[in-house]
Formats: sequence, structure tokens, C-alpha cells
Amino acid sequence: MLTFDNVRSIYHTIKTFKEKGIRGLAVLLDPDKIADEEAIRNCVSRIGHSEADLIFVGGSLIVEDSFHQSLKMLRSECTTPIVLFPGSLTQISTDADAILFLSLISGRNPELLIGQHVQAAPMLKKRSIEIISTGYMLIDCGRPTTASYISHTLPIPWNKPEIAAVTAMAGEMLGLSCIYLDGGSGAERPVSNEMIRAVRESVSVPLIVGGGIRTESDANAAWDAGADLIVVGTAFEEDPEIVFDLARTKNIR
Ligand code: 1GP
Repeated sequence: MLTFDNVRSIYHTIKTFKEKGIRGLAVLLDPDKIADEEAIRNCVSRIGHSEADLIFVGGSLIVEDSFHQSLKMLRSECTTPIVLFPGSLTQISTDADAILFLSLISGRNPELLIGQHVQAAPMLKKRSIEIISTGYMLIDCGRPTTASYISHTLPIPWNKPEIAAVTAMAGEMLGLSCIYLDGGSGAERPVSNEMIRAVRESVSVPLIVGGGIRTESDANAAWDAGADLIVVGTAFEEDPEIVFDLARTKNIR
């Protein structure tokens, strides 16, 4: 695990994964699933003792109203850096180390390309939180996901790596600092190795990959294909011990 200190930014950490070939691991916590103290402690005890590098918090749809309270509690309980992965403006908070400022470049919904960002910008400007501009790309990984439904966007077809590659290329040219390929939470299968490879070859910014990564072999495949940071959510919810297997795997070549 790379030690995080406040002098170095989270983005610098992710960039270091790329530059040094370190396999980054983030655990995604769905705010609805950490709505009480016990749930938070259970997550933190696993993540804190593993080699997970980052915690992502957020979701396309949140139904509980405990988001801000849970985030505060999470922050006070754990030392792993927390990165917001917001599904909407309501998920902006300073109880995190950084926020992925996501532009949904695989879609053509202006609200998620620039609209919500205009509203978020003055709020973020006043707060001390690191902003990581991210080209967010939804990929069709076998079934409709909450992310594609809620975002009103058509995901990139699974077997069209060339579309993903040129979309990422455009995102980098627009100045986005990293690319996130996401099959959406609970995806039937992960983003293909071919697509990860094609995107890796088309951009030089760090590459985050998530959605449907459930096993050590899925994780290895994504890292080997060029992901700098993988994101695991559903598999952790189903079996939190997986974080130890993944953390072990990331150090084995
Ligand atoms: C979803 O990339 C994340 O946005 C994680 O997906 O829940 O399928 O691991 P999973």
C-alpha cells in the first residue's frame, strides 16, 4: 500500500500507481449500506487492515438520508483516504479527502457533461477538498445498471473497445485528469481486457476501472490489461474478506 500523507494529493498517488506500475485498489462503499455505526465499523475493520489504497463513497441513487452523517463517522473511524464518487450534487461534502469531478463523457446528457458541474463549482470552490476531474465512461457489461438508468445515457457496447478508446482520447484532450471505465455497480461481467487495453494505449492519464470485478482473477486481468486503480463494491458487500485476497493479489506478479 502506498502511504498517503496530506502533503501529497490523492491524484498524485493515483498517478504514482501508473508511473511505478503499482496496482491500486479502491473499495466502493454504497452510502445506503453504511447507514449505521456497526456497518461502518465492520467495513473499516476490514479495509483498515487490508492493503486497500482508497475508499470511494457514493452512488447513482441513494435512498437513505444518512449520507452526511455516515461520511462523518467513516472519516472519524478510518485512516484510509476517502474519495467521493458522487451520483449527484447532494453527495458533496468536506468529510472526504478528494472528489471525483465526473463528466459522463460516454453519454450525451448535458446535465452530466457540464450542467451539474456549473452548480457544484461555486460550492466546491469554497471548500477545501481536492478535485480530480474525471472522464467517466459507462460500459454495457451485460445488464442495465442503476447508473445507466438514472443517468439517461446509453452505455458504450462491451465489444466496442475502439469507441471507448476514442472517447477517452477526447476526454484527455479536453483536459480531464483521469479516465474511469465503469460497468456500473453489480455489472454481470467486468469491462473487457480488450477495452481496458485499448483505452490504456490511447491515453496517458491514469485509468480507473470498476464494475463487476468479483474475483482475484477479474482483478488481475484488469490490472494486467492496464488499469492503474480498480474499484470493487458489490463483491466487498457480499464478502468483505475479499479485500484481503485482492490486496494480497495486487502484490503478486
Ligand atoms: C461501480 O465501479 C463500481 O460504480 C463498482 O462496481 O459494485 O460491481 O464492484 P461493483
